[in-house]
Amino acid sequence: MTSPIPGRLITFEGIDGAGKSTQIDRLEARLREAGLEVVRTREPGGTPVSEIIREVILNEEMTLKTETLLFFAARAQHVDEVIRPALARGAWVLSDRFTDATYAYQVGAKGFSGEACEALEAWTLGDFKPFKTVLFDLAPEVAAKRRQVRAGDTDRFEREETAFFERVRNAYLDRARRDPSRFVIVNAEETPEAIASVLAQEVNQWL
Ligand code: Z5A
Repeated sequence: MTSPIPGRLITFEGIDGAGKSTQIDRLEARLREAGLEVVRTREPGGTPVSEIIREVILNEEMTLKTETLLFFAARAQHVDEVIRPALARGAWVLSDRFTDATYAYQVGAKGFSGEACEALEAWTLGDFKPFKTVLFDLAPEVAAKRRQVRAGDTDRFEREETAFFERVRNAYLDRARRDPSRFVIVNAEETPEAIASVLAQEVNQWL
């Protein structure tokens, strides 16, 4: 049975350790309470093939061109296999990162050509865009402290310096300024409860 409310893609962005996963957990529960089918997913990843590509991207050294192509390869599979079918049945899809991450990391922080990225986006996705994008904004120093608390191995992205994450942050903020109706910027230095409350108000409007 299809839902009377149309399917929506909501994406979550920000530097590493900004608190996305924490808030996606809460939002997922809130949407399920509202009776919606929720598909929770992530990039890179979200399908068996895209998860294999994720392992390669996060752990192997490669050129920036290869890295960017692999992000789009994983995304193409993810959109066709998971996201579009879910939206077609009326599900709400919560994706931890999407195309804005490629603009922030590969273009903004690493220097990949913005025009080439736009061409790849147009070729793989056409004009497909998220309904809303929640940007978790916080200082890289604060995010680094949070990551230190978390145990476990780091991947090659997490080992970047503060200046790298400052460039990522600025690239995200620049994209948000250019597309204010899609982006919701939250101050990720607030407490988890305060952020959840801001997001709950937003969600009430989306519903
Ligand atoms: N990447 C890319 O370069 N290009 C692309 O196109 C795409 C991705 C799609 C994937 O990382 C990497 O790929 C990513 C960008 C790159 N790398 N970097 N750097 P990932 O998926 O492995 O990791 P992530 O997306 O960055 O998620 P994360 O590290 O798990 O962070 P998070 O989900 O934003 O944070 P969290 O786990 O919810 O919280 C972090 C800690 O802070 C945790 O201990 C919480 O309990 C705590 N926390 C959470 N909220 C708060 C608040 N409000 N106050 C205090 N403490 C808090």
